[in-house]
Amino acid sequence: MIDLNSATLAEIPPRTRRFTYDRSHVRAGIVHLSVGNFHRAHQAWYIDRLLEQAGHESWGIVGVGLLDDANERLKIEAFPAQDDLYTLTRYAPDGTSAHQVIGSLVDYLFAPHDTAAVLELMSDPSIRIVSMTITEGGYNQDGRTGGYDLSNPLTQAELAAPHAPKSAFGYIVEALRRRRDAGLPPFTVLSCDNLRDNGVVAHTAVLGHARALDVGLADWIEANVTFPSCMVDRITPAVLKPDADRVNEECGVHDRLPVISEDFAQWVIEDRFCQGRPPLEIVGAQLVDDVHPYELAKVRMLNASHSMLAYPGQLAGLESVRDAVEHPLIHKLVHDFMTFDVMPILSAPKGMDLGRYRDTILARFSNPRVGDRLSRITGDGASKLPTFLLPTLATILEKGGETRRLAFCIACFLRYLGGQDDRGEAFDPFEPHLDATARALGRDPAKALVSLPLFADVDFRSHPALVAQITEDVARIRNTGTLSVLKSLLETLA
Ligand code: CS2
Repeated sequence: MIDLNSATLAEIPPRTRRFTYDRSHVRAGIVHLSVGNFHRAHQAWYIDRLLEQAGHESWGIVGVGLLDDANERLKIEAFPAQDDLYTLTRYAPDGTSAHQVIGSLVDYLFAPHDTAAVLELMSDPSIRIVSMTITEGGYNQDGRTGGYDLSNPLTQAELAAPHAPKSAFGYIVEALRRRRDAGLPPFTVLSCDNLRDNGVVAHTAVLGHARALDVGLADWIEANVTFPSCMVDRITPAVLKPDADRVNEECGVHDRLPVISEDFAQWVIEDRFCQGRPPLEIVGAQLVDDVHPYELAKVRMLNASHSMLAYPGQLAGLESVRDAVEHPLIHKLVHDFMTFDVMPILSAPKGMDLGRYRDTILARFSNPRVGDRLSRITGDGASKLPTFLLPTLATILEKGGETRRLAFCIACFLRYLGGQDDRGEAFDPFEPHLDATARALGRDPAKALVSLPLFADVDFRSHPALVAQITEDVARIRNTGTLSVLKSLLETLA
């Protein structure tokens, strides 16, 4: 099979669509921090579609890798070897697929090796947007106050040596300082993570970092930089070796880092860009004044349902999102969770039918070919639960309503922290923000619920009955298995 790069493009079989624009004319206008699969399936796909229309060549993307880990090491080799090209395979719910080569990523820099080059690029006025997908847990938020955590050792090191940044915020603040000092305009900071008010969270982080360094710079950023919020959506699974082999076969080209996604995509963006923006509305993105209701619906319906099915699913020994959502008990849990727990307290975006939105989500989870694994969804629950699930619980506690489905999911999460499923099989929960002591609290729910920062936004101390319910669920899951607890829960609620 031929290797993917600029020289072999013409040899790729026609079933894999190639971009038709002249890539040598595309220039960078966007720097994207952390080039994960989601970015490559979502934002880079939108920009690729835009480049297909003449006149937008100044909106190419340069990807920047921030973390020095095994995953990034693959990119350091693969991206240059492939001239930053990659294939995207999109699967529709009816099982059909579409393959294409994406050309919108025009360069890749690995920040730990190329700090100077990254800062130079970010300080160049041709870069008008710095976007990022650094995960929900990447914003260095203080679990208790929601503010920027200045006590984080990495942040402390960056503040002591601002010219040698390491994090997204260190880079952004240093690049903005250089631009201000050179009398240049700033750039828009665009968070593309699944956080409620992601623009506000990014603003808090950048300003928190800047203020600790230089109050004048912080004031300049406050006055000149915009931080639009946006809602991003496209299910993008992790691609393991067998998945990569399969899509490479389907595409007819050898890509070291192919991307897989569903065919559905949505991007709703607040129209506040301080240095202009690509006309993304012509390629299907929605530019709106207030992204809030869209974000809320996405995070509390789709992401929350993902968590709702993934913890019980993984404990029950299931592997994929499809396996879980097609299990009748789990299907009912998730369906009823959206219908009775979330939808009544959600203000839907204008014109959006939440019942239809729910049904589309369930159909997307059942996609027969995307192959999204439960372990991707359960991972980093400590960062996800506070955004996806716990605000719904807090609202129900305030307004009154049924809490048992949420209690069950929290019990499953606590049980999952122990790293053993119902069959006794061990797994390694990916929880980068929980140390061994915190994980061990999974066995002591009453203590975990009042002491782990991830639960801080729910007043468990004032709700002893709820704590007792979760404690009992954890014990019953351990003794009788997840699905038997779920079965009796659904019978009680019927
Ligand atoms: C998932 C998301 O990580 C998760 O838990 O819910 O990655 C989800 O697949 C995307 O937000 C879909 O847009």
